[in-house]
Amino acid sequence: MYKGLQITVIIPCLNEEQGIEQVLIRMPSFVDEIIVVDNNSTDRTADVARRLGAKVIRETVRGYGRSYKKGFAEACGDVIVTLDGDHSYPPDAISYLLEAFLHLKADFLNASRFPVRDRASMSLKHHLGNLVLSLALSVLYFRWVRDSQSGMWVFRRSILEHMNLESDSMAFSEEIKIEALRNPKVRFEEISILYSSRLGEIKLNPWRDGMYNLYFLARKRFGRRS
Ligand SMILES: Nc1nc2c(ncn2[C@@H]2O[C@H](COP(=O)(O)OP(=O)(O)O)[C@@H](O)[C@H]2O)c(=O)[nH]1
Ligand SMILES: [Mg+2]
Repeated sequence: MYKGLQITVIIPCLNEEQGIEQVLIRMPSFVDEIIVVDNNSTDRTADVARRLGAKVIRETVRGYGRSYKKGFAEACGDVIVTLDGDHSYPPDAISYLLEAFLHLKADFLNASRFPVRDRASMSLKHHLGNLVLSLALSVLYFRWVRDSQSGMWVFRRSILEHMNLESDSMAFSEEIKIEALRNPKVRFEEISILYSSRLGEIKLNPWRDGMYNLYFLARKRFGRRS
């Protein structure tokens, strides 16, 4: 419970036994519910997460977006906080983000990884890819978003009702931001956090996911709205 609000943290995981341990060890005690959405990991992710107090949900169909949707359906908190299971986003920043969320009266707060302080945490290729994708989103939606690909968000669970979340893939990260910022009733804000090197192996395929995310942005902007 944080200032009268029930807090649910959701973490999608695909073979993150190393990272999830560090993330859960650092989880603040005011978090009411921790949901780890496991996509048939072949390592000890689920065991480690359960041992450290998380509720583990299994999603059999692969996909980052797919896993989040499953996690959202299980969440009970007033506010949902998300992050990766690779220990690249700081669990210690959750209280700072919640403070900003309340202070800014936000409904959706995006934690931007920029400016990157730890050079080792993001390659030049990833940096450029992120910049292109964020610029594309900003131009298409007339709203400056510094980090369209961030995986750390804080939002009121109630806004999910008004969202049309279709992506099952990595494009889910930009889609949820688009759904938030194009709803006039949702106050979208963004602040910086410290991002660091992930533990374990990266699941993102930079070229495939990067190009697909760009295509997804254009399709979502100009395609038929369902
Ligand atoms: N459940 C689930 N989690 C996934 C899947 N793909 C990636 N993840 C998790 O989503 C997070 C983001 O993936 P990551 O490889 O760190 O990508 P990056 O942060 O964009 O470089 C990590 O916690 C991954 O374990 C998936 O198909 N299913
Ligand atoms: Mg990551």
